[in-house]
Amino acid sequence: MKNEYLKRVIAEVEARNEGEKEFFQTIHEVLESLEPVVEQHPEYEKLGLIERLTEPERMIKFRVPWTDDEGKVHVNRGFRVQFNSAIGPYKGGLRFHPSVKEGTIKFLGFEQIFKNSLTGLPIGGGKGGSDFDPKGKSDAEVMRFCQSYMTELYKYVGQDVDVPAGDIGVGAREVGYLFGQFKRITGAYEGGVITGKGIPYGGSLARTEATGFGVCYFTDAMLRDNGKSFEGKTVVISGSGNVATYACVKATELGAKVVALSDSNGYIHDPEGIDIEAIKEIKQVRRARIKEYIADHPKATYTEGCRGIWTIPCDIAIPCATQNELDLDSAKALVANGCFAVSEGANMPCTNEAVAYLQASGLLFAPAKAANAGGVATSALEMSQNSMRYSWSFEEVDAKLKGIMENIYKNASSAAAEYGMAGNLVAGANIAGFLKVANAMIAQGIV
Ligand code: NDP
Ligand code: 2IT
Repeated sequence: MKNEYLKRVIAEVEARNEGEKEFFQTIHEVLESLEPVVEQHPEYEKLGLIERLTEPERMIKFRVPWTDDEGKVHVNRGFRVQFNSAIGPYKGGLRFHPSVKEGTIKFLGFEQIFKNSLTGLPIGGGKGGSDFDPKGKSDAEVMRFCQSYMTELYKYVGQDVDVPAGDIGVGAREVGYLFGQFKRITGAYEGGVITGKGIPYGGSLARTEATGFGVCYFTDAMLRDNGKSFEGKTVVISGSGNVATYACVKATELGAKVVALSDSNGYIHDPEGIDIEAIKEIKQVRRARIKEYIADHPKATYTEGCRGIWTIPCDIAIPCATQNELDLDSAKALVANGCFAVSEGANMPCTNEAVAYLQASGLLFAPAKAANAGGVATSALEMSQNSMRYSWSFEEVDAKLKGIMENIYKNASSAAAEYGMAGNLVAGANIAGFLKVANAMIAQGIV
């Protein structure tokens, strides 16, 4: 990178946010790709635009005490970053996972600004979560945790202020408990305060499927633009949660054979094609481990450890578990085995080195901010339906989602071409997402 202004901002971000590696990773990725835009707009420096963009508007941290079934008290940490509200209320999920730290939430919140902008819908960037681990907890323990978390968070959220949703470890069960507590404390039925709600109380049809379906709609648009398709292709997907499950369903519907899935312990390889109903039963109903799949599927194998999944030969790889799960070695294995496309379903699943290698090797690469935007886009559609006090059919929401994903592909791909980087969807998505936010920030003055 040559731009002195961007180099200075990166150095300042690193000095100010000591040790937050994941946050630096996304800052580097985004700011490097914005260089051609910043070069054309020297006025950004006087406006402090990039300094303002990289500093959250607000970072909320709080104690979350809760009591387990034996009566013992535990203390977790709660976070909510309200990163940027230039184009709409803060919007983004909540992650409950023991690895969550302030820097994790900041990396996710920063990415969310650009992703939300790409959807074309009026949503700003936010993210939250806790280092609480829902694994192995009873429903009653999860409920008490969620109630304690919301007892603090309710002060900062609202349908026109900040709208949380799910992410890792936060699904329909947790959203239900969070919403119930918000309603109880405020005494008002404010449906649009959180998305991913159950269908009987204001949820949107197709929100559950939206991120996974959206990744496949985006990938399909990218493949078709390059004279390819899912038809007859072998696909490897990591994870077995919300995003992975519905990416598997849609890729299969589009004619591909998905041969592998994983969880945080290991991966399954089923050369016959994954039986997704069995996965839903194991992971969603029983909340058990993916290893159990092999008991009823004699052709399938289970391997301990998750990274080995990228050594399975495939045409298309879709990482849908977590950040930095696909590193340079994994990227080399994919290329060596003839993989031609990688689409990010998770947030920042590929390391920056892996992305550089995949792009240099000529693979089609769909970055997370664009490819997984279908979840938050459908959350915004849920907010619209809540405001209208009305609901659309599954087919209506799904059709809107597909249109949004195709538009994101077109916008990212034309922004890349316009700035002399045709085919580079990482740069295209960052630039297209950034321009809308930057113009809104400039129009609103120094705030
Ligand atoms: P879930 O909690 O439903 O599933 C997460 C999956 O990833 C599980 O299979 C989990 O394994 C695995 N996993 C989690 N952490 C790790 C880890 N540290 N190492 C290896 N595997 C891990 O979450 P989602 O499916 O909702 O989210 C997956 C990814 O997609 C995340 O990056 C999230 O930010 C992103 N995303 C989610 C959206 C949504 O709408 N839900 C929207 C856009 C992006 P195990 O079962 O063992 O815990
Ligand atoms: O990373 C993401 O975009 C999400 N977890 C979904 C956020 C949302 O508000 O639906």
